[in-house]
Amino acid sequence: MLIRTKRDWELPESAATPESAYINRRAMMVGAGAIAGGLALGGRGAMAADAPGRNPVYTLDRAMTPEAAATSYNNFYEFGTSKDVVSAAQKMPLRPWTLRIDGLVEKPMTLGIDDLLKAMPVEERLYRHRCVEAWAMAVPWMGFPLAKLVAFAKPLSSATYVELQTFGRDVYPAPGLRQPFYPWPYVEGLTMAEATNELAFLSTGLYGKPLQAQNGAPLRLTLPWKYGFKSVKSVVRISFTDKRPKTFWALLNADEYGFWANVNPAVPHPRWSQARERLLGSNESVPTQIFNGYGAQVAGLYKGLEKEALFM
Ligand SMILES: Nc1nc2c(c(=O)[nH]1)N[C@H]1C(S)=C(S)[C@@H](COP(=O)(O)O)O[C@H]1N2
Ligand SMILES: [Mo]
Repeated sequence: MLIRTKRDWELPESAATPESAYINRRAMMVGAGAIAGGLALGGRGAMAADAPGRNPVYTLDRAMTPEAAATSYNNFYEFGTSKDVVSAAQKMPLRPWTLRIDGLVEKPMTLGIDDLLKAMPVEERLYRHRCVEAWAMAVPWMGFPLAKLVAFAKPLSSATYVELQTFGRDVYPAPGLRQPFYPWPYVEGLTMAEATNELAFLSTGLYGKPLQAQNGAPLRLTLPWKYGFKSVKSVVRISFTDKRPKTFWALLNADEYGFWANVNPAVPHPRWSQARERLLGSNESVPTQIFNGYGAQVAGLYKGLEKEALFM
């Protein structure tokens, strides 16, 4: 028996589609051990974070998106503005890959991605993803909480924001980076409170496999309660700062794509409604939920800020 708080996006295991059956079986075994451990500690929220297995806390209210859809219909403007970026993205070398951690930290550092991954506890989470363009998917990410990286980075108490940056032309001259209209490099950011929320995640894999380039390999942010453009791909730099980051899409059009970008069905994009979303794979249309259904975890971050943080 699970002794934990039922989260508002959860539905029965039967909602999962057949292609997830293999992962589910593995996750249930890992989950059973983790739940026993959680009970022994008398705690809620059984965690499987020590083993490379699924964290049973994060379940879905809908079928998992077919892998073929989630890995072939992508937004990655560095490789062009079409949804078909697979062949262009696959040309990018994923190793060596260096990550810079700097800004308001005890000690700035540059480290190889594999050295970082060795230090991080990898787990799998089922998350929903809602693009501002009104399509959505539900996929199993592998990775680790952003909070773990924040602890590893040892930010100074003066740091109030985290800024994450995608590679620029110096790292890899992706074709889209030649397009001068865009404010490259792609930068995203969040407050320290958001970055250390339990849902904020850094992904390294998808469907039990290493992340593919088109999905943001080797390291991409995953923020399931915000519009997808906040989930910056192929990260090369993480900086701690006391100034709100000037984010890529907000530089282009802050009214349509602001800093907060919390999913809100009640606030339409100037050119389309956000009330519903189209599920990749099935094309089924379903209602969109406030904070993409993750309000129980994140609504508290925006107390007193609702006017701003729920608008865009
Ligand atoms: N560097 C970079 N990160 C990015 C984007 C991008 O164009 N460049 N697109 C964003 C948008 S709009 C979405 S919806 C998601 C898409 O992630 P996916 O292709 O893995 O579904 O990536 C986000 N991260
Ligand atoms: Mo998006």
